[in-house]
Amino acid sequence: MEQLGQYTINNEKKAGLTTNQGLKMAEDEFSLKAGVRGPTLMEDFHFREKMTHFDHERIPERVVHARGVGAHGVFQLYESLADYTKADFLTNPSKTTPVFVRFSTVQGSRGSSDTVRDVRGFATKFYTDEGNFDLVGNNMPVFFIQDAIKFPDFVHAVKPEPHNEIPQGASAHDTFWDFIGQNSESAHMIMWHMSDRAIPRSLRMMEGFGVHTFRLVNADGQAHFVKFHWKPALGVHSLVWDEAQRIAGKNPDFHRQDLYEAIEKGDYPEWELGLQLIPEEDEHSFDFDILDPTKLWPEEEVPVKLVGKMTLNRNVDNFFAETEQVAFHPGHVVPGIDFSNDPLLQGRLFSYTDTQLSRLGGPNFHQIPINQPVCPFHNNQRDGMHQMTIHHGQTSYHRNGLNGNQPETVPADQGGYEHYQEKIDGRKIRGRSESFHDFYSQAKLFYNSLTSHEQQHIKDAFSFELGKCKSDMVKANAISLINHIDRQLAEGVAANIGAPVPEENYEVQSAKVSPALSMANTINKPDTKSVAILLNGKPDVETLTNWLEMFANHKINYSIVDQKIYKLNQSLKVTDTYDTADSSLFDAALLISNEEIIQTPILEFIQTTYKHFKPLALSLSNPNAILYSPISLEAKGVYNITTTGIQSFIDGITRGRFWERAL
Ligand code: HDE
Repeated sequence: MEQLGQYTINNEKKAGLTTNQGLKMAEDEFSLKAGVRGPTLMEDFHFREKMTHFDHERIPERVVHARGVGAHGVFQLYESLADYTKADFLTNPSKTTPVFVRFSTVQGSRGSSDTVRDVRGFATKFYTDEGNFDLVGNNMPVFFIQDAIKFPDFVHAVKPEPHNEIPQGASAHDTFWDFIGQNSESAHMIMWHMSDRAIPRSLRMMEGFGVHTFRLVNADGQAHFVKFHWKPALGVHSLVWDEAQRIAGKNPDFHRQDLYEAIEKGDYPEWELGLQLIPEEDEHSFDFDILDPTKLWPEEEVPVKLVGKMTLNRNVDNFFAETEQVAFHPGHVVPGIDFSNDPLLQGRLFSYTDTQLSRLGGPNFHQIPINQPVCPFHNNQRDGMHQMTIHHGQTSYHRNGLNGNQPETVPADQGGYEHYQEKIDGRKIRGRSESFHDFYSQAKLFYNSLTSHEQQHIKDAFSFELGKCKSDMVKANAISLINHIDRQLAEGVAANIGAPVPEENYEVQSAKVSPALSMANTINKPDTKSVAILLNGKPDVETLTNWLEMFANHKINYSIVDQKIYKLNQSLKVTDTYDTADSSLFDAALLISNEEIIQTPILEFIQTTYKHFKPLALSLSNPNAILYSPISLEAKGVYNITTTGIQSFIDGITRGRFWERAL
């Protein structure tokens, strides 16, 4: 984004090292002392300035979503949506809107691992010509609670426990499950949280959801309720739990690095923006309340209209200045986009600006380059910590005569924001709407819509998480909750964790399914997947080169792994060793062995590849070398490429995982 250019400083181009006052310094390695072996002097202004700045380098991390990664990109609209909204960036397909996206986990601190079981934040700032529009979403379409006033309680429960700050980057602990057991409204979200959606393969392979119902308003003042979606071009894919835990140790930056490297290589991640639209008059036509953030709108009932494409095409220059300082807020809207009365959204409209005041140190955080709109911004707000603007003139108040009442408000027909004039009629009350009381139907809808392996993973996840809890009461309450969703699931988990099953079966009766909710129905492509090429003995370099060409033609990435790093020929290099590489960091493995015996680390590598349901190709001079491993040469997704050929393996990589192996 050009706007950032004026703030960019490149050390290489500067003449010399100076203090912050511009004083050139002749020495930066030794403090000023009374004798070379004597004490440091107070007089050393350079030491004090340098150290003071260092002492204050850290700012408070986000109270939630502390760990994140960001990138720049563009949004391109397909065709005008003027029927629905007057937002300029959604009506003018000739415009390209710059965006900045930050992905995050929720629970862990800034230094926690990427692949933990968690919701992922998916926050997008559109720098439109009418001001910034922030779509601050998640990779799951619903949320744990219905009312914002519960958010501090929910977050206190999921965060590391206050007495010992354990666990980090995990929800498998008593306070989280205590909260879930006491708050039945979380039933739907907990099914998503226990599903494979909570362990994405890549940030580039996640859906995004605005979660809340918003409003689009057109130039005639007509409104539609809307839900926002991001659909990834590469499809929606996940890790398996054992793999995710392993990666958390092997490469805690797995997602961050994957995003960074894809963008550096020019494999730009893409998402289509989708809208689900409901005309105002149909607000009450559904078997759920469209204002309830624990409900999704099944895509089969309310289709997703794909309206544009977002491409992330540039990494940040500086993590702190951009990714850490970016400040999102669901209340950053533009004309043509308005809110609904979703009580979770309403509370968020307060929280996000408020949190920046302590995180970014005052009310001028909008002046930080990454947060500045690309259109002019101008009002009578003045002063405050870190004020960067020099405001000219005598007046700084609205309705002034001395300056012709400048800056003047702008009428709605010339682009001024006007709130949608919704008619409200109600009593002032602290309470929950009756229409928000069905906690279980959509939890069941989600479960019903999954394949058997996806359901099995949910059962495994519940068993893991509750198995880590210590309190019998907490476990029993959680099983009671599951007993309202699916009896068999409750029985299965209860048996695994040694908890009682309630006598009565309260399973909600619904056979409804929504195929769009299963990841089995997603797009499968070979693009940007990665293969570990494992060498055991010297390979035939010519054949290997041909295979590598085939991989490159399918945009498949690869690393060649051997005991040591060395050159196979002029252009071909072993880049990883059995120490630095791990099967969990790849989507597939190809073993080329010309030895009688396969070394233990290599055997372990192919066994975990197999165990994680990934495609595995073998080119073995001695087929008996894997005789005593659990790998079956007849199993799906295992290729003896000397007979099946490399293309069969590429087809396997395209397909992804071979869940049949679990049966
Ligand atoms: Fe947030 N949330 N949230 N949240 N949220 C924050 O804002 C909050 C909710 C989401 O990359 C905080 O700047 C409340 C839903 C993302 O910088 C804070 C409630 C959804 C991010 C905050 C919610 C989100 C945040 C912490 C319940 C999905 C990271 C730091 C009413 C639709 C943005 C900050 C980034 C961050 C409050 C619930 C998404 C404290 C009060 C639902 C992606 O303001």
